[in-house]
Amino acid sequence: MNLIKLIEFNKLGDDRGSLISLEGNLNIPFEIRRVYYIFGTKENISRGFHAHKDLQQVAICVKGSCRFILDNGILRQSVILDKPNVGLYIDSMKWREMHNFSDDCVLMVLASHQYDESDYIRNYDDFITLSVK
Ligand code: T46
Repeated sequence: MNLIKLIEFNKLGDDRGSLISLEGNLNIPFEIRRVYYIFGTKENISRGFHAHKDLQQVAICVKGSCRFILDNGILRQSVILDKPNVGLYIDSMKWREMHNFSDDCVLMVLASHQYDESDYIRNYDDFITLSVK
């Protein structure tokens, strides 16, 4: 089973450079209700370490690189994001960790819902308990 689902976006390029368009329910597989981005991550810092009960997301490294680990409670798989035209689809009930941020990394995330702390599962043992139900 492959937990790593990458979406390659069409580059709308011309002689001026490149442009990528992201549209909910078209090349993003849900309606986009929130966008956030992570940048200026300090050296040797890892982030994430949680799952979401319902949230779906697409993460795109628009500059630089970072490594994602996705875990469904049985399998744990890793991928490096380093292309602005490739997004990682992260379904609900997937534990995620982000590591190895380059110092220029800008990680943009499109989310299916507005911010809701009660949707987070921040304890790995709780995640395992909920994911085997
Ligand atoms: C995820 C990974 C990929 C908000 O107030 N609004 C927001 O929309 C977000 C995303 C965060 N916050 C607050 C909550 C915390 O006080 O910002 C602070 C940092 O959030 P967190 O520690 O959850 O950041 P990461 O990088 O560990 O995780 C984030 C997302 O929260 C999460 O949904 O899947 O990026």
